[in-house]
Amino acid sequence: MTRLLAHSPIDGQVIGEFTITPPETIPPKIQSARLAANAWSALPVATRCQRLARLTQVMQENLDQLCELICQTTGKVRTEALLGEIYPTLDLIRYYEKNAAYILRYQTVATSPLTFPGATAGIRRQAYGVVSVIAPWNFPFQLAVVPMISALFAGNAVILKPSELSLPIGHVIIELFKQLDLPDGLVQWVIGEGQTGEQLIDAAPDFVFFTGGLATGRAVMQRAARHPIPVLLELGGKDAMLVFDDANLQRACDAALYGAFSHSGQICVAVERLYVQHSCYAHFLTQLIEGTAKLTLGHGAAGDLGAMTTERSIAITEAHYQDAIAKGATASAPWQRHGNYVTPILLWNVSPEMRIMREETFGPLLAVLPFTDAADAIRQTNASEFGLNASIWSKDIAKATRIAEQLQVGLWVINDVLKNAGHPALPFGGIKNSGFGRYHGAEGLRNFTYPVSGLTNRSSLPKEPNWFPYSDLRYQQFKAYLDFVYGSGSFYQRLRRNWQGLQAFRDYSCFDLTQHWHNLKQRLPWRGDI
Ligand code: TXE
Repeated sequence: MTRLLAHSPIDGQVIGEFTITPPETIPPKIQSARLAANAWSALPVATRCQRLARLTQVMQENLDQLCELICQTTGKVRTEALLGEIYPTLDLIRYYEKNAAYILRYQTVATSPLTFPGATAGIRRQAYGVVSVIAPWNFPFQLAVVPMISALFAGNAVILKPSELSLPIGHVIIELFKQLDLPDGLVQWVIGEGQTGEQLIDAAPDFVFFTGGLATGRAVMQRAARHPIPVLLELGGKDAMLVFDDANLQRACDAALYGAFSHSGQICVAVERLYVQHSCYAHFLTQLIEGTAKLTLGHGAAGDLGAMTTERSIAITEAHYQDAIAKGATASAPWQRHGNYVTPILLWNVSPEMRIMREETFGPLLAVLPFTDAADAIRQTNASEFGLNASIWSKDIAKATRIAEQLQVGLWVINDVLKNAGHPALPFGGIKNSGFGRYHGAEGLRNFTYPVSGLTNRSSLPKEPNWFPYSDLRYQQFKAYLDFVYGSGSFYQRLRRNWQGLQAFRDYSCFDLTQHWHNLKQRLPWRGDI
């Protein structure tokens, strides 16, 4: 099969037809990308920022068309296309436009004149070269453009592999980047299914950024290991929300509905497990049932929940529902599907052996359970193979913070949901089966580079004392030196007992003025390089 059709989850209409990238054309893409990356990474960071920042204007100029295409391709409603896909992408571009130069600056490091007399040292961030971004279908714009633009700010070239279920979005992303002043070959894409993803990895890019499911994440990592190539894995979640009885319960209820059912739950940081303190559990469950019943299904501007994106996700969601009911759970409503629109459902009287408690559902189901105290809430939350986001609700911020810091997650939020995942300065990513590695923030940008450590010796010595020839005398002298530097006792005591041995290093001047002048220069503000 060389052609792929794109269908809209809303009504099944064909919205595009694409030719699968021939595998033999992928290695030349890597080569042209690597050439482009060489030129691109040689530019000052400020120049890269200026050119990439223009993407925000290009996105703004095409906002309605972009949102409409995202809705058609994913089934999500327009407000979620705007706030979940466009907004966080604009915010991250703006953040890196302002901060990338500082984050990627050259950093001098303190260098001991005792251990490295006459030397200075520092760290330079080097772009990997060609970054392949393998993206999912649930946020096909944001979860493609954000890692792409991060890699580009860091000085790399990118090759995007969008999900086979999001090809129209992959196409429009490439068209947007064409409107920027970038070297030919710097931004490319490949079209296809999982096999094309494998072929892209086999062509040996320099870094693989993957967002998707755990099973595929493992497959990506195994394939990259053949080279080996560094991989960053953004996988699924089974995120918990903890509601204490001293929380603003109405606010927490509205947040739970949004956190669980936004984009019909097809979000890696969606609330999938809701733990409510015993003392307010019955009241809160009643509020949740009333709130869930008011949610509407629809498309465009109307409706809270759009169509689910994939038949597979609907099937998994229904299987989790049936499994829970079969094992004794109670549901707020029967399973109802209208085309790809699925009614949101609460489930309680749930137990740990149910699939809904162990596996990522990625659909509009929310399991609701009680807890007794903070220790119980922490224990239940951490009893998951996933560790991505968590939300804690209490008016006592100090208590909520103490609890948050005991959760086995990559990120947490107090008295809010989801939004923390979009904070451009906060590194985003998970632990356990939610993956590893971070993007967003300073750490996230640096992750698209590797550090190059440099040390320059300006000593005027003819040779270094640790070089050949060795002798027992030299061994004893170095022992004296180590006792002087690391031994016990006062400076004076260490100097006295090692004075004889230290004479060997007398011309190993620890106060080499050339080094001090260079160190001083490193710290003065007029340094031109970054
Ligand atoms: O498939 P895949 P999906 C979770 C969610 C969902 C599950 C599956 O639970 O049900 O993952 O996701 C490409 N080598 N999340 O259906 O396989 C594939 O073409 C290289 C959480 O998206 O994960 C697509 O481009 N690439 C997640 C991408 O991998 C391969 C968001 C993801 O597809 C490949 C989405 C291979 N062997 C799903 N096989 C999140 N963190 O938000 C497939 N691909």
